Amino acid sequence: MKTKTLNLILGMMLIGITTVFAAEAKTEKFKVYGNCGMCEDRIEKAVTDMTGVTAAAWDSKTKMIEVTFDESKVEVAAIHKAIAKVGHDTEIERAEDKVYKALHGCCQYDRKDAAKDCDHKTKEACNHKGSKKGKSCCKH
Ligand SMILES: [Cu+2]
Repeated sequence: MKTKTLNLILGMMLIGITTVFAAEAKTEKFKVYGNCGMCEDRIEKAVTDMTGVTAAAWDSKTKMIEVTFDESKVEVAAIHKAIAKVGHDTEIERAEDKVYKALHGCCQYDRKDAAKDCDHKTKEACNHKGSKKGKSCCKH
């Protein structure tokens, strides 16, 4: 009887310890490109919808997002991907052009690395949003 009670107590302590470890949250800050309050909602929703994410706050002025998540449930790389999927470039992920172009007009932020997706053949054809024709974004 005594051993049973002891085992029960030990078992409960073990569960307690595991819960504490599992709930340990990590916070990361990184850059996400965007413009306005609509962007903020879109970015934060994409992140908080993920399993393992407990909080996300994006600042339209600094373009920085602060994400709190459980490392055992979600990887930071997946968070970058989820943000890019809704149209926003991050430090390491780039949104697909068609998704970016489908964003509301006020949300079409200036893309820092527009040249990455250049598929035109000449400088003259370069007409990326926010670029000086044939200059800033074009690698040709
Ligand atoms: Cu916006």
